[in-house]
Amino acid sequence: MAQHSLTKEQSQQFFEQGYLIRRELMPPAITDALIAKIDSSLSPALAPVEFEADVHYPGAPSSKSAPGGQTPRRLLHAYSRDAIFQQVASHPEMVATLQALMDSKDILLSQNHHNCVMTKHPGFSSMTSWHQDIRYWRFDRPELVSTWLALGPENVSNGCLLVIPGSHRIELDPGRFDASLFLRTDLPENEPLLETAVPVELNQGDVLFFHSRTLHAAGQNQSTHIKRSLTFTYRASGNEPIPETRSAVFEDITLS
Ligand SMILES: O=C(O)CCC(=O)C(=O)O
Repeated sequence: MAQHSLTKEQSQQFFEQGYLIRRELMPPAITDALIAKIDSSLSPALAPVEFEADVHYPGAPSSKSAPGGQTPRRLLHAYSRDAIFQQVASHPEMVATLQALMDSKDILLSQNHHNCVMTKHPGFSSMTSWHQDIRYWRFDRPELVSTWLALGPENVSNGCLLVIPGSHRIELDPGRFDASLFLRTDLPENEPLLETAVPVELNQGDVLFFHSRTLHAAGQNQSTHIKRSLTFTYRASGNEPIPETRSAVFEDITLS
């Protein structure tokens, strides 16, 4: 059973801002074991892996044969990699927080979306432009929550996430996004929104919970250390993936 439930202020923060940080949610015994497991999976990079060269984001190597082209960006299918990933994904504090945020006892983990270790290596890392995760996902309702567990310091200089508070609650015309559904930073109309962005600075064990409609972005890693984060996506029972879409490829995992 969970040790803590959310305070009214925490629930309100998520409802209004579209994100919530829970500091030191994951104990060092778990995060240290995770770091060891991840590091042993990075060299050689254990499949399935997405490389920096695969993402084609700004700053990414142009191909796998270009300098830095073999730099891992995501260790995919985290949940099925090892019991330690399952322990984090189903940790009672994680599940209790998700139950409160989605107002449901029955929470499921999607194996089709964020279900990976995100790495950002010094030297060869790309930036992620402004987007809402829900843009390529297909569910009954756009009401999913993702978790982002920091496994070390995350700050602007090593490419932490940036979020636009409250963006999960605003409707934006399609014209404000580009062909890949990234928010256009060249449009004067988007400037006031972009000016409200805040960095999500985290430390080992902190967990960010963010809504699938919250606009977020991330910079390059300008530090000398690898940044590793573990991220999962969850839905409430009753918010089903649309059959035959990429949101329904692998079965969701019931956690409660
Ligand atoms: O570059 C990053 O660390 C952010 C990745 C991200 O926002 C995403 O994959 O949705």
